[in-house]
Amino acid sequence: MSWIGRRPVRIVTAIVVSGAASLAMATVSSAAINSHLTDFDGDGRTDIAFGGGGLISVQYASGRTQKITTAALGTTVPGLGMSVADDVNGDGFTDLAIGAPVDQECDENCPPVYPPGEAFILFGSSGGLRTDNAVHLKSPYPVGTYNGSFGSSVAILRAPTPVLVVGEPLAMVAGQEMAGVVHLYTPSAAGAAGPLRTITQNSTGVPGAPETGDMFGAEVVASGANLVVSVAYEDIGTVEDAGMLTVFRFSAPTAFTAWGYTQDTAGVPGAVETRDRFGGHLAIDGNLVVTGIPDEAIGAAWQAGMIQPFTLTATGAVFGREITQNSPGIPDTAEPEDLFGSDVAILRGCGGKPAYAVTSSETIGSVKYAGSGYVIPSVPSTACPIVHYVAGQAPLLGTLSQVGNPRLQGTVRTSATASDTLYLVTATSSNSPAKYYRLTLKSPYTTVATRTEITGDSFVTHITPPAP
Ligand SMILES: [Ca+2]
Ligand SMILES: [Ca+2]
Ligand SMILES: [Ca+2]
Ligand SMILES: [Ca+2]
Repeated sequence: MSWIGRRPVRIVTAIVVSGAASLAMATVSSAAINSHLTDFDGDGRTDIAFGGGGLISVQYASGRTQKITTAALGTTVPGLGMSVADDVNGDGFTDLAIGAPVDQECDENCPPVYPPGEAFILFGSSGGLRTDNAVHLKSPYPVGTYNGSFGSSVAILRAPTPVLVVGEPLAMVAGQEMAGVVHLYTPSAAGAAGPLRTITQNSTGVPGAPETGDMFGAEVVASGANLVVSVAYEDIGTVEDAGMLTVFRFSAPTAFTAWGYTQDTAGVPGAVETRDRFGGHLAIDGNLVVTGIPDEAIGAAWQAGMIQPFTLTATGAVFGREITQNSPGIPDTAEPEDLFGSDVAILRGCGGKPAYAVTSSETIGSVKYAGSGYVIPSVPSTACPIVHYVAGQAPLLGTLSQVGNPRLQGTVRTSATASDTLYLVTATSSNSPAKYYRLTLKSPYTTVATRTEITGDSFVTHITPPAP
């Protein structure tokens, strides 16, 4: 996407991170990995929520499957999008928050007025997720504005009290189109009355300023009292779409301290460059965050991509070493349009230490943008190796057939201490109807545990990540 005619903007406030000059991957490996399980029916066993195809499919450990549709929620939005799970009402059953943005792009048969995007909270129970008492949230802005993007991102703050965060990245702020906002809601029926607070780059204490096309809030992740908001289209000085991210630490449901980080901030590796879109993709677990920056140029290789881990602290964030395809031990090399970091996840890997799951759009042989995947342990070893996944090659095998494989679906936590399960999707050789393999991989992620054929557009699905 591009925004023609954007205004030059002021330099974003740089936050100095002291003592961050010699950060190694070991710095972030000490980050806590949370032990929460996603357990909607409270039977002590992990349940999995898959998103995609316009609905959420919940697979309970008991063997039951539940399809959550827009009809079940009494809404007319076209489909259900990203979701996040946590126990927001403290009753011991994991609850599910779902965003349902409305795509406002159309070429013909465009409706006169778009319906606004929505968001929902479904509460867990002994019978699983309930749809009859779901909290139903809408943008506080008038219909006909940019509120179709409401629900593009969702996150749950747990401290000091549970708060649902809903991103509306195309919202107008102070006359600036697509500047973006995030709304904070009480995650109970009371939230339906409206947000506790709306945060923008115009809010006191928030670094930066609202400008056209910033898309503040396109991605949000939260853990404990910390919220991380992407501003991937932030201009830094005259450098267009260099990107920044904002770290919030909440002291009350509507009170926070915020820090802004760009690649010009002291302690942050790399350099601010045009269209890096730093901070664009986010994953969180405990106090560990990783951002995928697929548009980062590595030397002369434009859009080669990188990932950047960092650890949240009481005073902002401490950045570790960046990881690219040119980093020591990482298979392959950084080349134009690799888009390494196009999707990221954090998993508890070998020995309880974090690992990063990463996908790219790597060209494989003569197949342009075929894609590849990685598991990169924070502390690689012989027992916990870096693994590179390429369709047609071990351990994935299968067929290298078309654009987009393998794709990252997410990770599932099945125990408070065991390594997480990684879910990838690769294309099969059947293109009509589209068919894919859903692959599960378990620590040390060097072999495929199960391979299930799925049909349709499910390859774009995600798995609700473990509650951070
Ligand atoms: Ca369960
Ligand atoms: Ca609950
Ligand atoms: Ca801005
Ligand atoms: Ca490459």
